Amino acid sequence: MATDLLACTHRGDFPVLDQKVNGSPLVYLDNAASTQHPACVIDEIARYYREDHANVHRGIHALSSRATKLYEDARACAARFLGADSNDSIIFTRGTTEGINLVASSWGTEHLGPGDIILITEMEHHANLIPWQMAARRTGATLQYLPVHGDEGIIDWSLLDRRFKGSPVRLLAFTHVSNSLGCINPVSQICAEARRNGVITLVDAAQSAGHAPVNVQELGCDFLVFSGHKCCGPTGIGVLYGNPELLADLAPYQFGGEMISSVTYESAQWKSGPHRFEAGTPHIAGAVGLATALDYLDKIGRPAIQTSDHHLGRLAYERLSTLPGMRILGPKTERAGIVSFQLGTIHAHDLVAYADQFGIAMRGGHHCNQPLMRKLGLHATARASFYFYNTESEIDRLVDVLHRASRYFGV
Ligand code: C6P
Repeated sequence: MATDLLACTHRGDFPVLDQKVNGSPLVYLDNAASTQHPACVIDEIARYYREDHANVHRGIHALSSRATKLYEDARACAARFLGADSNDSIIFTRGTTEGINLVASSWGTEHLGPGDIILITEMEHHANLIPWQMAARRTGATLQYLPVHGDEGIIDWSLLDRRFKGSPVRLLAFTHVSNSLGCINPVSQICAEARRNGVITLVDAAQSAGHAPVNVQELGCDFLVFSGHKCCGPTGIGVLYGNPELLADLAPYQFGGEMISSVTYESAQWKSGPHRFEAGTPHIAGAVGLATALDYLDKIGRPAIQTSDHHLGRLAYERLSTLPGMRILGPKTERAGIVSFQLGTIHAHDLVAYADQFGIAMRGGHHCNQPLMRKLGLHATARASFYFYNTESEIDRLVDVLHRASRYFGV
């Protein structure tokens, strides 16, 4: 089975997985919140601090040159990872959230005004919703939502053309993979439709970049964002890809050191390229660790990781749906390795705390999708999310513990 084949080969790369929690072997099923780190990433960050650390782009001494080279090599690595034509299209951020805030702030302020429409979907994470609410408030633009239908989380993308025609939609921001529903949106088809209608696109790839091939040329998007910690990299580092033409005349949204070419007491001029969006000392070790993580994933192969994820997601859906009182969100088949569910009347927090007693790590809550949860008549769900180091037998353990929980809580 492709799934366990990857886990057999690579699970041993992740030291944190080899431990007991509450007396049972750890079953880590909280990968949509944050994935774990292979030893090569941990070692490379430690090596960087031991041997090469200094501030970047400032010093002329050897350590600063080495740190600068590593930081800029990491940018080239991220560009390769996303299939970007130029390293200058890659801006390092703190993560997905900061990347979207940057676009909403810089692009939004310059390009949006009263009468314009920002279009997003009802399944967006708060990170791809609140920045647009704020941009609308600042600029006088209107924020509109593409509706999500039913527990399966279907969006009728075929209506997009009609939605665009004759209406002043300026930007469409949407997630590639929903962190609550586990559905996969057809990004290249959506971006092609948007481009035909002169609409700028932003793709939230937080749940996809480390899980499937993501190539910005093939997707045809204008902006794309992801977080390092959701793809085996460190927290506090992420990537914003921007179409070079759009980035060229975008103003920075933070100001200070690193991003200027010249300053007087009266005014300042910005550097060109991505550096003008990276004010202050960047997360150098984060970028170094991220590059190691991205290379590691591409050595395994993202198509193989995608196959494994989809297999585990489908299998979990099938097995969980045999439990009495089970309600699962998202599509039955074409799904990523994210399975959110409500078991009887058990509150998600209680269920997740119960599973933790058996060493199973899941997430319970609204997953930063409050409006979607409300629409579906839910406060919260429990969520199991998989990565290539998970196994089928871990799904068996999850199902076994959920059966026990049903008995314990009287479902
Ligand atoms: N979701 C989860 O589902 P940051 O925190 O900036 O690294 O990522 C934000 C974010 C944006 N978009 C999507 C689709 C996401 O899933 C997330 C993060 C986590 O558990 C935390 S709520």
